[in-house]
Amino acid sequence: MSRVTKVDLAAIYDSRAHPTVEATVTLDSGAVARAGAPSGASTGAHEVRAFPTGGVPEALSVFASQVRPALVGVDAAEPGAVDHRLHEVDGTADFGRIGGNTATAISVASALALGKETGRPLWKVVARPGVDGRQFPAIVGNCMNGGRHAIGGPDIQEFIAFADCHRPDDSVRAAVRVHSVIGETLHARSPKQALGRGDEGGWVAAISNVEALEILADACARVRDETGLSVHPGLDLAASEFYVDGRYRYHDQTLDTEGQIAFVAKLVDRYGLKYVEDPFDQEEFDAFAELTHQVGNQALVVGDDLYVTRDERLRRGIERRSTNAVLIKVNQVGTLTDTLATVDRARSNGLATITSHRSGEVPEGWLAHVALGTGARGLKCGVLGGERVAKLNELLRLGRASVS
Ligand code: 2PG
Ligand code: MG
Repeated sequence: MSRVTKVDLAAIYDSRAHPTVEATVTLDSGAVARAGAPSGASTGAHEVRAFPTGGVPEALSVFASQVRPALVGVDAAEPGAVDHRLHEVDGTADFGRIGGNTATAISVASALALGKETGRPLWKVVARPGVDGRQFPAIVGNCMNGGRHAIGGPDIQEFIAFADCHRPDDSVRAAVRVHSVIGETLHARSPKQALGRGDEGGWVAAISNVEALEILADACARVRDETGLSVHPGLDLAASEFYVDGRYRYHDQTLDTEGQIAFVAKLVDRYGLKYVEDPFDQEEFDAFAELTHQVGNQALVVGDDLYVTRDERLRRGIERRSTNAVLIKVNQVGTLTDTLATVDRARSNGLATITSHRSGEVPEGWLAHVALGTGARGLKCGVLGGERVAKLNELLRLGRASVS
């Protein structure tokens, strides 16, 4: 039987040393699994709330008094049952009472426990119709950090290696190599200057957006020449973070929406970008649509803060043809069931999905399973740092399992 007999929630720290929670779920078969929840810094305005107003301490006390008693006895094998109960206990539209991170940790731990009980890896538990586990995601690897993830770097949040190979070992190798070539380049450029790393393990240097892009594009070209692998530059602009009073305010320029569309389209052309995430503010559905119209055949135009993994926001984006891809983060919406509903809507409307980490992560690998099981076009999980490498290594294991 798959009934929940025990659930625990405990305080742990994420990779930024901020407090978060991990859940341990036991089923009456004896299967036990544990999962931790990550946290963002450049959070979208429409995400669920990671914690109640009192933070982790309040999350733990609400869990003990309300969540735990409601979960014991729920059948984890019944699709959505645990997640449905979490919504019932919470009773708000944004997990404001129990906290989205509590929901995420419990939802993922329950699915992992069910997998253990039934002898299935997590990717099979979440597998969408038609996914056979043989199509691996590209690696979306953050190589240079700026914005909210770095002090003293460029305004653009992430300079990305989009490594798009058939086999995970090739994609991971290409992304890792781009990261290290960039490190060598930055060091050679200013040998006496300190070189830092940001929240997601990408390099941080006091350079402009355009300088960073040039270094990224050169590094990708060099790695393509060296290895013959398909690796191309990409960006997460996280533009809501520097959109103030209707203008995109960079350190060296201020653009209105038309100007921002033209600027980003020019970057796509000039640098051969294959991946552009959140190039506009989270309410600019029509600006996204215009950019997708202009460059959507060359690059993935990805909505993160735009959709926050919420089905109702994705529906608006589909109606307006805002993007050709959607970022998927479990804790933006709180549960695996909600996440999979958004994935299904994207897939049935021909949008690519990119399964993503948060900037504050836990050193666990379950995200790689979510990517594989949902047929994701990309796994965005960074390149460097134990909490990022845990996901890359899990994808490598899944790659090996698929050929053995
Ligand atoms: C993003 C994420 C992850 P955060 O904007 O895509 O890279 O950042 O977790 O801070 O929202
Ligand atoms: Mg983003």
